[in-house]
Amino acid sequence: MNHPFPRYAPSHTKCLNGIWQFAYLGDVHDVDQLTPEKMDCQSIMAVPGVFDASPEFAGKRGVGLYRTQVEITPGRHAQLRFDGLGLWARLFVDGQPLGTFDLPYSGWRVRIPPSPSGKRQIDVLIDNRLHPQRTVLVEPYFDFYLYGGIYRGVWLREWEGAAVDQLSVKVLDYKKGRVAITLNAFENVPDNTPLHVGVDDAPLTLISDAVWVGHTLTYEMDVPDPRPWSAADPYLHQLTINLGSDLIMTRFGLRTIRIDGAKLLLNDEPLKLKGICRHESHAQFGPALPDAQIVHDVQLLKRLGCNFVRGSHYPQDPRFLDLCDEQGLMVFEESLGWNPRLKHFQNPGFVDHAVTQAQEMVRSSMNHPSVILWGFFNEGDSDQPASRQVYQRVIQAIREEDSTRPVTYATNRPLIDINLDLVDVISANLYPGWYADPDSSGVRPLDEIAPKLDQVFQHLAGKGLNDRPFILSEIGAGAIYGWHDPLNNHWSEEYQADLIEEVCRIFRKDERMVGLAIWQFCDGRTYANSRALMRPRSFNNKGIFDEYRRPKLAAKSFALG
Ligand code: ADA
Repeated sequence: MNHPFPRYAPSHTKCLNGIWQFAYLGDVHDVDQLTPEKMDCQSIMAVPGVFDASPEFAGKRGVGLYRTQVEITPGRHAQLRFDGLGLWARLFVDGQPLGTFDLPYSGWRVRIPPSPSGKRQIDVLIDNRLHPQRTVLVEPYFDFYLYGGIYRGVWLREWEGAAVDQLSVKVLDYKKGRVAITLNAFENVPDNTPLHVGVDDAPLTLISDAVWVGHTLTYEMDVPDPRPWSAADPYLHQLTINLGSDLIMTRFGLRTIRIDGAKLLLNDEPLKLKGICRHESHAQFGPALPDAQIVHDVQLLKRLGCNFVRGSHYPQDPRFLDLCDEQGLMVFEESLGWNPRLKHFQNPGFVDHAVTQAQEMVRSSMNHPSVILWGFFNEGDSDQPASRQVYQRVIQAIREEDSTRPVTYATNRPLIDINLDLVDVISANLYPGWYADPDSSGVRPLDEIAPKLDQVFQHLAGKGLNDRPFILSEIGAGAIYGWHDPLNNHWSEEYQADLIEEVCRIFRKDERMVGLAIWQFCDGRTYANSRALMRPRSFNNKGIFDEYRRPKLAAKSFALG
């Protein structure tokens, strides 16, 4: 597996993906009392991998113990980097608890204190039970299955002396190639520590005029031979930072994304975002996708003619974002919160976690030129007065981290939403032709689509909100793979194909929409309770591919122009 960016000196980095030891501990009463160091691990588990999608522990809810051994140079500092896991985790190294994690799908970086011993034992307890206090960001009513395990790659990095923990590049002038680089070191950097910076193949240059303020340094520079990034020409520059004996590399793209009235401009050119919503999901692997599957998905997205993906509904795998950077796919990335309700808005624990996850998402994806929009809270109860200050808080937190990208959230109630004035881009999830009033007989379901859009646009105009870009962030229909019907009725591949064709036809002509993200890329596992009565097979079947990426008829009628 390629190490996602940022990358470190290969001699100081280890990939910990592979086969780990595993024990399923079950529905333990008090996970906080568990001390796993001496426990037996008789099973095995792949990392990345989720235990509840594996044949041995399929569908189980409880605690799993993942274990591996690593070598760390004695006396050196080290950091473990998990690129995503869920739902709740606690890390132990040589029996010592080093941290607790409760932001499903986010990355997690944990410092490992130096030790005289070279061999270290890593134990990760993972709990996939939903608990009102311990897993505040997720709820049993989410329309996607909440798995337990290590979803993405795990890396170990070690260093001596000063080292850079995080590195961000902000584009100040995409044409001239002016950028501001911010470095965050783990600790205060001694005055005489040499700092070298290099872009692309140019030799590293000693920087003598930059000043550290605490752990942070910001430095402006001009990129030699600047070349802009766009979806059509996704050119990436590479930045190398050498601080003392530490080396860190990232990529960046020279581009701007901004709003001009109802237009969204990339490098000053109006955008038409043609896309689809994608869950990180596979029938066999749940959210822990192998590299081959991610590449496969990106190839399918390109073949569909997409230039846009909505990363529904959580911070994205950095491997996927690296590929989007390379392949010119623009991404709407969003933090968790699937239909947050009044009880969430009134729960300070939920709000704090939502803010923290949004901040983490921005910090971690900041350097990806493919990410053009920050989102949060899918289909929250944004008609509730109590929602407003929560939406304001998350938006402010995002903007404080990054003021260079527009902010949005997907609403499913644009006609009664009270927060739309807070965002730069309006995104609405609408399901005419699928979820409809059963008594609206006489109307052909597909004929509901155009009037529904008109109604929403008229409403937004009435509220003075038609002066900002609009994205149709979800629309779709369910189809069971292989189910054909001469009447083209609901659940057949034919009905879904007809609906997608109609939506694409409208989108190609309708100037009021700057973007479309069809719901959804592939079928994905969902409810394991009676809510599944709305979800045949316990899958959300609105994929234009099924859960193995076999195309339905809709994959052919998907034509965004
Ligand atoms: C919602 C939601 C999706 C999915 C979809 C559906 O709009 O945002 O996650 O649940 O509806 O299939 O009904």
